[in-house]
Amino acid sequence: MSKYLIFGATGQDGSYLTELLLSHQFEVFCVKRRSSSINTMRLDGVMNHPRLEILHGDVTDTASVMQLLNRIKPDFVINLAAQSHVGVSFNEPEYTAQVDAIGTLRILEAIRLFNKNIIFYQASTSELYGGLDDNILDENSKFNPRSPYAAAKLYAYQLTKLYREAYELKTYNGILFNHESPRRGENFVTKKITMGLADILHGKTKSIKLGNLDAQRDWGHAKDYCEAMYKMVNLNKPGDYVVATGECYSVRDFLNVAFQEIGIKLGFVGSGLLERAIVVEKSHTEYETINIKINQVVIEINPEYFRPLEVPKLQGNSQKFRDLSGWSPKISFNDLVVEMVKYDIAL
Ligand code: NAP
Ligand code: G4F
Repeated sequence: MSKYLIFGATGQDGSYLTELLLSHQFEVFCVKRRSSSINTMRLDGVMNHPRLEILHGDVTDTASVMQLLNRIKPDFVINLAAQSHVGVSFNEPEYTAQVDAIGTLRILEAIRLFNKNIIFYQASTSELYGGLDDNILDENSKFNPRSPYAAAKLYAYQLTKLYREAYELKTYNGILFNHESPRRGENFVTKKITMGLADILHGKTKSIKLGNLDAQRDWGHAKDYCEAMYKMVNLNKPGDYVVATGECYSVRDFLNVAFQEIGIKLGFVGSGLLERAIVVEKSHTEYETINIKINQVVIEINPEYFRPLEVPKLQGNSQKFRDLSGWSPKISFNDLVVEMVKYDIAL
């Protein structure tokens, strides 16, 4: 029975991947970092599974990484551990580099020293591209990192490739475009919108404060992307692979679909920092919108959420991976938004 060791198992992707691997009968070793509060909520559904073990560890600590590999003797090592927020990386650049860049180096070195047959997955990202033009991005597109996060991830990407070429390690870079779910971290734009919408519906707040509404992303569902990770590390063809839906929507599009689900039509008025979205129409749905009034301002712009450099547009082409693996996303953009809205309202 193959053993999977997952760094970053308590995050959005880690939790879906753990569930998927357990359903395939593997042994799964989830690394959780020490925290003063509970950080395993996303794993609640599988916590007592007989083939799951939760272990303490931290990718900023070489000894911790070495001990984990030595003790578990895994067949697969999946590195999802990261300070994964692009905006935060401008305020915590050194910490981001320690986790996202040097953390990956620590794992690769441990694999090189302990067992070169281990299959390694690195969580690479579409942020590497910078998204300054309209090009649809694939494995041959040029990298242009525009944040400390992207720069750290580029280092990790290059090392993952380098250890494959220099030491013949079986390494994979999954260059994944944005993927979301009800388990998405609360400070990413999609989750901020669906949680904010639920608060507005329940009368807890009047509006959501956001940054750049023009940003465009190729948004997929984290469940589909974890299926892609699993297929990738079982390809028997180490390499660098883009995973994307191929479709692109703006933050404004996300807002429109989310509010439409509760029967609210938005109108965008003003421009720049003074832009806002107001309620222009209400129609009947299963949701009671008594707390929401016509002309109410529900979206406001707050400069705090702009970044020193923006990544305007990311749209991917994952044909190479699709042809090799047979993977394609099953959940549409609309279904993703609706699932997140319903989840946060129910919560
Ligand atoms: P996430 O929810 O932020 O999860 C990150 C995980 O890393 C959490 O389990 C976190 O632990 C853990 N972690 C942070 N610092 C650590 C450290 N020093 N040692 C060990 N673990 C540490 O991110 P995600 O959305 O699931 O994404 C997974 C990976 O894919 C990340 O590397 C991210 O950069 C990358 N990625 C994500 C996307 C996306 O759209 N979601 C796209 C491309 C690439 P805590 O729970 O304790 O915080
Ligand atoms: O949801 P976001 O913070 O995700 P971002 O920056 O695209 O990064 C995510 O996807 C990457 C893959 O491309 C991952 F590597 C990374 O780990 C992370 O998972 O922001 C999306 C867009 C940005 O352009 C941002 O400027 O939404 C814009 N935005 C507008 N208002 C906002 C907000 N972003 C956040 N977080 N909060 C806002 O209020």
